[in-house]
Amino acid sequence: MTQKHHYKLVYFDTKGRAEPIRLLFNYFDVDFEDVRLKKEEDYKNGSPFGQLPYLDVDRGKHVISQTSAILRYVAKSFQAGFAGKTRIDAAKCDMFNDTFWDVLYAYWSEKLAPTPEMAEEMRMKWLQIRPEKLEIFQKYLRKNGGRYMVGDELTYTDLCFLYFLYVIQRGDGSGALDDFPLLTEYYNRILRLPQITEYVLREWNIDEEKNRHSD
Ligand SMILES: N[C@@H](CCC(=O)N[C@@H](CS)C(=O)NCC(=O)O)C(=O)O
Repeated sequence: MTQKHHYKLVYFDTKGRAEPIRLLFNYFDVDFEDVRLKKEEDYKNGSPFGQLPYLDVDRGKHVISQTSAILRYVAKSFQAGFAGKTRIDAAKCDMFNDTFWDVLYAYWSEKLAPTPEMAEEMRMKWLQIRPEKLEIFQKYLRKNGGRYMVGDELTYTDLCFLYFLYVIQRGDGSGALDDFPLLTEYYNRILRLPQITEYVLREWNIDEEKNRHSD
């Protein structure tokens, strides 16, 4: 089947903020141009607000930035209800998604810190924040029945949460979820969704046997 629209996702040559968007395209088996710029390349030109990622739809017809706006646009484009079936579910999807990014920023702050002292400070903060936030996410997951973060079917929020849990384990070791059995079961189950498992195991370097992150 020929695709109705052309998509070009522009980001740096890393997972970062673009990876859940790539995951979403893979989930829906949609072709997209995955442009990965080198740090020294001009990324300002072409982006609505000079930041990455941005998504170009139909060769310049529409250009959208802001990761969450792109995620919701892609989610809604390919499956009704994938950004929440009701208004309240849509708001909950957004609430969790925005929180993932806030928490990820706390994690990334260590890497972005200008001095080793500040990096250490950020690291200490992160190690305190991590279990607190995971506890809250697990509580919400349990309250919703344990299978999905919102509603009774998969949403874009679950794919973002999968990525969030992956980043944490990659950075802090696969034991980062040890005290969170429900999150561990959720992570292993979402990871194996037939629509994404091949992509995830390949691109994220996850050893299927041990379910370890080898990078
Ligand atoms: N809120 C924006 C933040 C985008 C952002 O900070 N992008 C970074 C890369 S991860 C960037 O473009 N940094 C370079 C710059 O701001 O000039 C989003 O979610 O897309």
